[in-house]
Amino acid sequence: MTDEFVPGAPAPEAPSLEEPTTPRGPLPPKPDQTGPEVRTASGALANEDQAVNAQQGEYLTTSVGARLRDTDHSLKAGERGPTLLQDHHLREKITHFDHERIPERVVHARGYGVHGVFTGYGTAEGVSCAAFLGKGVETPVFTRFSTVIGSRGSMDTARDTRGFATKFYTTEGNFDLVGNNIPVFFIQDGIKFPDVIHAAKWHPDREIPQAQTAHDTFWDFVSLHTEAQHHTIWAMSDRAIPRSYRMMEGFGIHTFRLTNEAGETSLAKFHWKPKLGVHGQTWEEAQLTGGFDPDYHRRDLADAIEAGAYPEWELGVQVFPDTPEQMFEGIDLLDPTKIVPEELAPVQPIGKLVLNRNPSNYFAETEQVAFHVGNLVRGIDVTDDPLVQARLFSYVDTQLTRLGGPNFNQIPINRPHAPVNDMFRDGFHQNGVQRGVAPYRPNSLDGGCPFHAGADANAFVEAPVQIASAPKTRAQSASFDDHYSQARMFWKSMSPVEQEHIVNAYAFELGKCYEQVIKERQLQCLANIDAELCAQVAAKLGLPAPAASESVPDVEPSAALSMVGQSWPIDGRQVGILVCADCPAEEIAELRTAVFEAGLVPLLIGPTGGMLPDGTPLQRSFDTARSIEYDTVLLASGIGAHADDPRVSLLLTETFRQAKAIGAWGDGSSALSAAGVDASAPGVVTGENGPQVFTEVAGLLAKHRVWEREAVI
Ligand code: HDE
Repeated sequence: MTDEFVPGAPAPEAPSLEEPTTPRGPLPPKPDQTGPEVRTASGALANEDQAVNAQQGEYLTTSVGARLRDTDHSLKAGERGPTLLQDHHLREKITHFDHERIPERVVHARGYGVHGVFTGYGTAEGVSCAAFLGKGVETPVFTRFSTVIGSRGSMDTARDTRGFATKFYTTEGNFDLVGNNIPVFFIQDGIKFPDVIHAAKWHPDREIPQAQTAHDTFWDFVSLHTEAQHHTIWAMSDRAIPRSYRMMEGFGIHTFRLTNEAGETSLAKFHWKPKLGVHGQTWEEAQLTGGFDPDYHRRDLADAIEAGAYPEWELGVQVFPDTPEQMFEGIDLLDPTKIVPEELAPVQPIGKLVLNRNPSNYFAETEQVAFHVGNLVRGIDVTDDPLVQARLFSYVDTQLTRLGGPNFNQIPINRPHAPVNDMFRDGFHQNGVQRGVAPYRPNSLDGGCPFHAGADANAFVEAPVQIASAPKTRAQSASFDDHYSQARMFWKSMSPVEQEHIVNAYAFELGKCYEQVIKERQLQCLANIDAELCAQVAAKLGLPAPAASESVPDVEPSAALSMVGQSWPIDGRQVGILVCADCPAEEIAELRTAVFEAGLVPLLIGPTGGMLPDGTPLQRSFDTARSIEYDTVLLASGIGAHADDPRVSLLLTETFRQAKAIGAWGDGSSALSAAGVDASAPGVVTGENGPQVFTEVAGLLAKHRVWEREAVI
């Protein structure tokens, strides 16, 4: 990052004041942007610049290349006359516009995808022969993060589970790891997916509320359907209001079956571990953000990538022996409502993901990317988890409607980087121009091609696991029956501040329910999880706390589940610096350099937009700045002149409530007292000069928030 740079400029070059009139070709994308590698519909590398897929030439044309002299006036019978039906350009333009939208995803509609690269460590070679896991093997990827419930235009910061889906374009075909940021799911059998989603989405009569679970149908379902209780307590934690997509863990949830070169199998669960740690917003902050910056998470990710603060994750696996019972330490590995605590099976790193390019076109890439849990490569297979089994059907099926036909894997973002010879033909939007006369097997007319891949040709082979002989049944294993012990483990593993947030979240969500019986039924579930949790939520709801109705085994807490208590890198964090014309220019310049050098983004906030007297541009004004945007706020010496401005006080009181570090030096401290902010409270740093205060604040940022301050609010 240079000290001139602030991410977010819309175009690669500064625009002119006047409308440009000299014909020129399309501008290149911004340096942080890229499209998918140019592949043909059948996976061959086209070896061409990505610009070949972008708009061409300096003149406006029809969709088939005829140059146009005017697109601002329709063809009319006279200047004041009716429009003529023969205006083919008008008709083409409006017709295309009318069909610009495709159905949004039925779940995970709102999301943001970016490009990156995955590098294998080679450490998985003992358990999986997948080529992309080999030591030093680099594989291009596209990762899409999402919320689950909200519509495409909903806010990023709703309390919700987040999707974390990665498409690896491996040399052996695409592998999709379609996971979430919560390691367990609401249901144990995919047949109930429509039920949980119907319950969680809006009420069908009024189509409210949008993008949230704080309503009757959701709590009606999860309190009756108690296998959802483990997922639900995670969703009430700060995991469900992430500070950033860059600060989320990811989980494949299901147990997968891995096979090594020798054909030996093991069971495994996938984990993504973020380099920046796992952090949340506060609830108030998440709600404010929804109004002030509904695109907060996608902006944060795009800006970080543009600034060169590339987010990183390690991919890890928990590995278990592939026994006929498919159990580990009494935990049923086929039950997607259970985790295996990391203390029992450590997460072993097998590779690194770096996200380093923003897409150059949201629709073409993020909206049209089609993930599928059945996109597997040799060495990685599914298990009989009844949730993943249903998913294997759903992901192809949904694309037929969403992407308009069976050829969705030919859309550029979905094209594999491995040769395709699938014998599929025709269908809407066929992009391939296949040759030959024999798309069937066996054939002799096309020379017998395509051939089955033998063991020597790296074919995908389903692990030949034994299926126990059993009657056909609509039932599930008794080992799926424990719905509470791991919810209790999660609660017990939380720090006091995390527990307080969970209590508040239940109280908010249930408090928003209309029906008393639904609150009472959910309190009964909480009583089975933990009496203290239940008592605290019941007190806030003004209802009696019931006694447990089930005897639930006690469990050891798992330290790995808590988000609090460690220090993490702070790359890409946003530093809001309140400045004005009275601030010494040299000190501000020195401070900005220190912030940039630490890998953070300094944003200067002035009383108005414009510049400081020395020409330093201001990125925000008192009118546009709001606490949610900054991980910390600094008050420069000189800002005392504006100490009484109510906008400054609002910024400071919110920042204080959100348990963020605040720094001040010189007369900057006077703004603290004017706002009623206690300068001696934890996390409020006062000092001699900007760089010195910033150094101390950066130390606090590494712990994300000054949680001890929550107690004194
Ligand atoms: Fe999905 N899910 N899902 N899901 N899911 C979809 O596929 C479905 C489940 C997840 O960024 C849909 O292309 C069923 C678990 C993510 O494009 C759809 C069941 C997990 C995404 C679908 C599940 C997920 C989806 C909607 C129960 C975590 C977004 C659009 C058997 C491991 C992918 C689409 C993206 C998307 C069905 C359960 C994660 C309808 C039937 C468990 C991250 O096919």
